[in-house]
Amino acid sequence: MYWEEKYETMPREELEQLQLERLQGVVNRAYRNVKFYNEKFKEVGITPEDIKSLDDVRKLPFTTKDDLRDNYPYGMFAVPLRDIVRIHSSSGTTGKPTVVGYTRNDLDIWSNLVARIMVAGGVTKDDIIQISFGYGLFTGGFGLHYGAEKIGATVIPISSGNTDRQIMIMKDYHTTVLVCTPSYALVVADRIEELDIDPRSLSLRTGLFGAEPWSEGMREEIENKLKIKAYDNYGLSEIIGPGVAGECEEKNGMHIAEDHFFVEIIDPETGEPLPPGSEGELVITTLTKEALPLIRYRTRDITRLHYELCGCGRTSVRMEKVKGRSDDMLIIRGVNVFPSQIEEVLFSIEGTEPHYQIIVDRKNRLDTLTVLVEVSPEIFSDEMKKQRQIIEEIEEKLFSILGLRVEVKLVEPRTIQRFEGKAVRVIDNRKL
Ligand code: DLL
Repeated sequence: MYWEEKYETMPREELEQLQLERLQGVVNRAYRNVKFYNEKFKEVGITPEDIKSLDDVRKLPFTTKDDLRDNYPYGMFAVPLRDIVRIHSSSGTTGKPTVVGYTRNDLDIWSNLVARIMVAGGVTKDDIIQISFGYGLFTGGFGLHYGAEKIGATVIPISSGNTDRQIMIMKDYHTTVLVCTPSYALVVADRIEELDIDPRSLSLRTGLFGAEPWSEGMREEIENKLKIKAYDNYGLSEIIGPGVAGECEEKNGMHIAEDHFFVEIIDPETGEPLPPGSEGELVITTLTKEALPLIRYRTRDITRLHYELCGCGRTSVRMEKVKGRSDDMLIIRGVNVFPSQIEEVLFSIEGTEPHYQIIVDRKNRLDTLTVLVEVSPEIFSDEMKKQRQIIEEIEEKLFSILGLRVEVKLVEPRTIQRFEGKAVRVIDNRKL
């Protein structure tokens, strides 16, 4: 099932031709209407006429989150404010947030792209969709909302928080699809268990989860606990919000809406494009955005692209689950560590709960990595020997994967903070 079959299954040659036409268009608009790009292009000696093939994209300069911050709030907009009909923003951990704008046409494209990922995950107009992403400046709530309405499903715009109310509504309103972050899906799953509700007594059958990295182990856990199928979807406010990419029922990577986004993988250190199939940083050029066109935007997200045809018939490239961010990568005594690697190990261990926190410290000039892991009540009240065994098992596995000695501490069930939105997994106490 497709939402926009023509574009989702377009032969690659035709797709690339469409991309080139759109690329030329967006470069032109950025050059003429955005002072920042006009100056940047001149600096590197490029005019829109120099873009004759898709490969020529490499001649163009990158755009970063800092560029958006430096032009806060509206400096990167390519249309006058009177043509902007919606504003969203993304809260950064440091500095000013980035502000993004949409024209009416942008909003229309956005809801169609979200509709695509919903349909790809098997969602239909007969579904009752509970949207537990925050509604507000964050793009999650409104983004998924309008996509769900577009396909004609029944939308419950409950927003985030108040887990017991979420579960009551899920039960009483016969919710069939849950939309939130994967970490919040686990919070809901745990609470359902605590309340002694049989998940099979609910109508829930599918979950569309995104906005933060999650592992295959976490998918399994959510699917088993909630008795649903869980699909990953990816997006970022700067590019449009959710709807950039999403999994189909084959669950082998997220299909990128390449008719609207041109993607590259680069080496995050050197900025050089890497050959197909390499792991690196995802760089995205928006091909159709009117309000905020972005040229070669550095997402900082680390992934890999797969160009082989997918069993579902879509011809677009698929991106692997995001491994982490090039700026979230921890460097511990010179070793690169992604929180997702630690998560994978924890999910493979019997008796641990899917809640953990990574604490980085510096003691006597040496970095230390401590992982706090919740264990099941049985294990926690079990004899020390059993606990010791689990600790050793995790430490050994982490050592074999990271090549680094990590200290593991088991903590009581329900002692690690829960999050309604994106989970904060890492606490870095080093004053670098
Ligand atoms: O998180 C947009 C979104 C909302 C996507 C709802 C999916 C669902 P931002 O708040 O701007 O936008 O954060 C974007 O979140 O660069 C990634 O690092 C991370 N991210 C988003 N989706 C995924 C995912 C929204 N499926 C940043 N897997 C991105 C891993 C994700 N990381």
